[in-house]
Amino acid sequence: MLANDTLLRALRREPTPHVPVWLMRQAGRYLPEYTALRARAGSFMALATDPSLAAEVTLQPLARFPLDAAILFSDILTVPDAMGLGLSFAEGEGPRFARRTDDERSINALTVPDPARLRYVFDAVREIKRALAGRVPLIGFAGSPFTLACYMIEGRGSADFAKVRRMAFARPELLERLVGVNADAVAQYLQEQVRAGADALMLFDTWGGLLSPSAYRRFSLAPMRTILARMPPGVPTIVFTKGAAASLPAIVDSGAACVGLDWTADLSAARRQFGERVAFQGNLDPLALLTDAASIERAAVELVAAAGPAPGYVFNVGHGIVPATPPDNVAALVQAVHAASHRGRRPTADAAAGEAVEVDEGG
Ligand code: 1CP
Repeated sequence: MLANDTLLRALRREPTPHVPVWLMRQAGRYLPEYTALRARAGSFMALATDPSLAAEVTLQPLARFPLDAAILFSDILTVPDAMGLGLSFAEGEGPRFARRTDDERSINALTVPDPARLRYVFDAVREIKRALAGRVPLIGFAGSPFTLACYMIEGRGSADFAKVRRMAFARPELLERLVGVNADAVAQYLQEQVRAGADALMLFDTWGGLLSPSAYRRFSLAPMRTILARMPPGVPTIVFTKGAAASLPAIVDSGAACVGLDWTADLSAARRQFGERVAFQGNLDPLALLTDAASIERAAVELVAAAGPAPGYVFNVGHGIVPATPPDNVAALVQAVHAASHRGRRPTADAAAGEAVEVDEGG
């Protein structure tokens, strides 16, 4: 069905002719054509709520780079917006909610949104699938229940999300109720994305790493497991918690097919320890893309070698591409990953890489 299904194969830990690569925030502000279209649309939400504009933005990076996947252009905060919180993005600022859910009354009033309120997202998925015409798979996504709760409680972004972390101690049952409603909302939202044509799904848990390991299991991992258990079989899932390498054994057991790692995690060790149970995705420091082609190539070769030749690896950055990234550097990265992984798949090189991994293990 798909001309290039390397991503789906890698997520299922099947062999692939090269390491598939896609990049978190591959569509966005580092691309001048994105900035131009956003200016024409007037705001981020105007782009995201217009299915044909959302499709155009989704395809922008694919027109430039031979990426192995597309990711729906949208945002994680569409779900709390549909719950009635009133989302806006001021130019040059982060997201804002008109209403917060930070007390008993507001949290008890929350309900799973009517899917009709998110129809623009499912229409965008259908439009993107038509435009992709089977070239590469489309990744649908949502925020984790806990990461959504962070923005819902604070009403905006924060350096430390102090209110949320206090609530985890002072009102644990209230925070649990909030992430529980979010889990139901996200599960329904992702099921609808699959119905509209999404080929794989990713949960973005940007802030789960702010929690202690036990609080992480209760308030972030548990509701993600609830969601993952409800996903249709056959649609591979990726779970990404930034800053939670300490909880890796628990994340491996989440029910996701693939675990995304940020750049502070040890990809090689993760693959050795858990590579037979899940696929891994990551984990280049996105700031490597603010250097030069030679440094980027070196970093890509090193990471592909660290992942080793076994199936089940997806190349990505360890967090989103930053707006100052020169697009030519992204081109250099994608090319370097494909070239390095072709080299790594020649039988002799495979054997050498296999030995190198064993040597590492002893050390
Ligand atoms: O044009 C603009 O000013 C908006 C910038 C922007 C973009 C391009 C925002 C606002 N969201 C997005 C798109 C987006 N967001 C995608 C699209 C697909 C892709 O190309 O990857 C995805 C997957 C997201 C997910 C998202 N939004 C996350 C999780 C991933 C991550 O980067 O950690 C989070 C935390 C958000 C919230 C959000 N939306 C936008 C901003 C600037 C933020 C971060 C706010 C903060 O600083 O806390």
